[in-house]
Parts: sequence; C-alpha cells; structure tokens
Amino acid sequence: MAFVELEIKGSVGILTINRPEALNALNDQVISQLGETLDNLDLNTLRCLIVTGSGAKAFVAGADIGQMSGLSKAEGEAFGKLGNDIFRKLETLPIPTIAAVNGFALGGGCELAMSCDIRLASETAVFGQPEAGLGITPGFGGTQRMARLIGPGKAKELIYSARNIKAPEALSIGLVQAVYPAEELMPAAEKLANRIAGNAPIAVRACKKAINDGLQVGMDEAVVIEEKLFGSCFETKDQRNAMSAFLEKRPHDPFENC
Ligand code: CO8
Repeated sequence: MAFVELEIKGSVGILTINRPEALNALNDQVISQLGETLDNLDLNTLRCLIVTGSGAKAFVAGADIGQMSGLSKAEGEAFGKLGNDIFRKLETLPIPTIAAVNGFALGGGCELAMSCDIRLASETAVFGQPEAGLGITPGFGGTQRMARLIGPGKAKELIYSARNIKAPEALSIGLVQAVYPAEELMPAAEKLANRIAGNAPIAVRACKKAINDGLQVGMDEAVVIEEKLFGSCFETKDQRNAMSAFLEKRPHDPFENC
C-alpha cells in the first residue's frame, strides 16, 4: 500500500500523503514511507518539492491516535524520534520545499507543514497543535518550530490552549505565507515551485542553507556562513552565465546546475 506518492513534473516533485480514509494520519508505516521517499529523491534533477495531502479534507490530521494510545514511555520517545528524524530530513533537504496545506493540518500535520520552507494554504485549511488536550506534548518538533516561526508567545498560546485556527488567522500570524481558494492551491504551489526551479539551483540551495544554518547560531557566525556560501557560488558556471548575460543585455542560457 503506497501511503506516500511521488509525482514528478519536470524539475518539481509533488509528494502526497495518501491515507485519506484516516485523514492522512501518520502511523509508523506512513512515516517510514515518507522517510524512504525523501531518501530516494533524485536531487540531481529535482529543484523544488511540494508536500500535500490526499483528498479534499485533510493535509494531515495528525499522528495516528489509535497507534499512539497504548504507547509506553520508551515507545513514546521512540515514536517521537522516528517522526523527528524524518521531519528533520525534510527540513534539511537541500532543495526548497513548499507545504500545500489543503485541509486539516493538526498535531503531526501542522508539524509536517512547519518542516517545509514555505506554507501555502487553502481557505479550508485548519491548523493547530491539539496535543495538550490529548494528554501529550507536540512530539514531532512542534514546540520548537512553531516558536521559531511565529514567536514564543503566540506559539505558547496556541499550544497550551490546543486551539485550532483557520487559514486567515494562520496568515495573520505568519504561520502561512498565502491563502487561496481550494481549487487554486495546487496551481499556485506549482507556479511558485516552477518559479523557484527556474532560478540558479546551486544558488537557491545555498540560500536555503544560509538561512537555515544561520538561524541556528549567533549573527557573527551567521554572516560567516553566508560569506562562505556566497563565495562558493563564484565557482559555478551558472553564476558566470547569468552575470555575463546581464552585462551583455541578453537573457541567460538555461541554468545547468553546475
Ligand atoms: N489519528 C487516527 N485517526 C484519525 C485521526 C488521527 N489523528 N484523525 C482522523 N482520523 C480518522 C477518524 O478516526 C475517522 O476514522 P473512522 O472513519 O474509521 O472513524 C476518519 O479519520 C475521519 O475522521 P472524522 O470522522 O473524525 O472526521 P471529522 O470531519 O468528523 O473530524 C477532525 C475531522 C476534526 C480532523 C477529527 O478527525 C480530529 O479531531 N482528528 C484528530 C486530530 C488530532 O487531534 N490530531 C493530533 C493528533 S496528536 C499528534 O499529532 C501528535 C504528534 C506528535 C506525536 C509524537 C508521538 C510521541
């Protein structure tokens, strides 16, 4: 059973969590298949990855509550580690990632969306970390990523209260970058992905690494990370191609990823 599907459209991948009968809830099989799919991506040809959920109702309605309900302390920790390791793999994927949030993004679903670089939502999307109402903490990085994305005060309000929010509020607090009518979400995600894919791939990857790695350290160290990555771009054909084209007032040749 394929709980995770990957469609390739040119240089853009569309990864779909496919367990609609359980609103795409993440059991250990779904999580493992997600990890395998990420491991097998062809990073030589892909330049952007969209992550979405199957069906019209949910992105991902959380980790599988049935599977979690009887866990021991050690098993809970192991399940948290399984999810964290794979979500971190997604977060640190060298190419940009866009979550196209097409419905419920609760618990592990909100955490999956927050592991992507950019979040676009349908007007029907609902976000939240309901864990405190289920007797647990967010366990797939939610306490850490939500606080970093929207600030600790708002993250604490949402996580302590287990309050779900709709797409317009998610937009107003910066949890998502844009909201679209449901039927326009995937076209908008693909348009953005293709625009990203049209830029110099090595430079785009370097931008992602500079932002992500820089956010983990102090500013003095962060600007050095940027300097090194900036410098590395001057070893690429794509930089010479684009800058010569600008100076010669002509369009650049297609980027070659080298
Ligand atoms: N787990 C398992 N099954 C689920 C889940 C879930 N998270 N969400 C929905 N389903 C199933 C339902 O049980 C139902 O199955 P069935 O048809 O067999 O009864 C089917 O999906 C459809 O769901 P509903 O009938 O409930 O649909 P509604 O439209 O009535 O409600 C909701 C939609 C509001 C999304 C509702 O399904 C809901 O509240 N779901 C649970 C949401 C939730 O609390 N998510 C957070 C889970 S906790 C979590 O994610 C922790 C992450 C970190 C884990 C760390 C581990 C250590």
